[in-house]
Amino acid sequence: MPEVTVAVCAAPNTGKTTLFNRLTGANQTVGNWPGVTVTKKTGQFELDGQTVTLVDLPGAYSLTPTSLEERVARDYLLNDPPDAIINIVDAGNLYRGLGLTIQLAMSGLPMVVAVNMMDEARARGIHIDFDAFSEHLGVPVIPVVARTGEGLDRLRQILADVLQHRIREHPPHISLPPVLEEAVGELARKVEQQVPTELDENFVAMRLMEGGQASRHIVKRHPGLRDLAGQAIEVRQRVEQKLDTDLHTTCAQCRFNAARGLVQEAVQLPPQLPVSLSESLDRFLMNRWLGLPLFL
Ligand SMILES: Nc1nc2c(ncn2[C@@H]2O[C@H](COP(=O)(O)OP(=O)(O)OP(=O)(O)O)[C@@H](O)[C@H]2O)c(=O)[nH]1
Ligand SMILES: [Mg+2]
Repeated sequence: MPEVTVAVCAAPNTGKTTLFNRLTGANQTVGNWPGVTVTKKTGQFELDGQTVTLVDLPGAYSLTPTSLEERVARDYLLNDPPDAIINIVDAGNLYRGLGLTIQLAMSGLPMVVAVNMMDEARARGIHIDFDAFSEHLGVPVIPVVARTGEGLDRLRQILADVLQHRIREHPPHISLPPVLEEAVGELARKVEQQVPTELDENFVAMRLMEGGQASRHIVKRHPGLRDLAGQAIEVRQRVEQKLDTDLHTTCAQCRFNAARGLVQEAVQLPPQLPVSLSESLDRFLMNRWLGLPLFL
């Protein structure tokens, strides 16, 4: 039976393990990720005549790690990209995980987004336009309630589709300052010409500019990109000088703006919102200094 690997990758506390348990049942192995005391859970289930190995990745807000858990998730995705990703967001706290969702969608890996905890969102009168969401992200987006299993048949079906067609998704375009946009585009063209990878070339260009471990992982898999990785660091320095901001902050700001646009477009709040929720959303939407740190 053919075997494929699917990673569950999402922000902390979005229901990754609940969904993982639902999909794999008792068929699980628990250990540690190599060299660190972070729990690694893998499990298996059958889907459309193939064996899916599901990997429960530690919670992450971004692929530019600031914690051990984020580093484990980033290293796994760049070192050994899975055949597909299941990303989860919490329907009641959509923006919290969207920075990662946007980055994952930009990777070009086959992916489906499960909007979890729909039971709570419905009870609070939050309405989500899944088609708009999906159109903006360029990947299928579906509602689920991992706790009860609602929506999981559809999730399996869409995952099977995504795996079968291995469609190269259309990664979302997030707007960048022109000088960065141009630099990424130029590097991406070189990536595409030199060494086509399973990852989107713009995403690879960004990782090469980021340098450090992210760039080393890519070069390890694609040694032909070694020279370009060196050039990318010079390009980054030039861009940072022009923008007078480091690349990490600029990119986080751009993801934040994209997430804000997405929430404004796809989420409708009830007219009479409990004050606490409306305040927390407003604070996120209106105040970059409160919302931005989640995207760094
Ligand atoms: N209401 C509701 N609660 C859910 C749902 N899915 C998960 N939860 C709850 O959300 C909490 C977090 O779920 P987990 O599955 O542990 O989330 P996680 O993403 O694995 O968390 P970390 O591994 O700590 O990042 C638990 O209390 C779950 O019972 C859901 O669909 N609806
Ligand atoms: Mg978990």
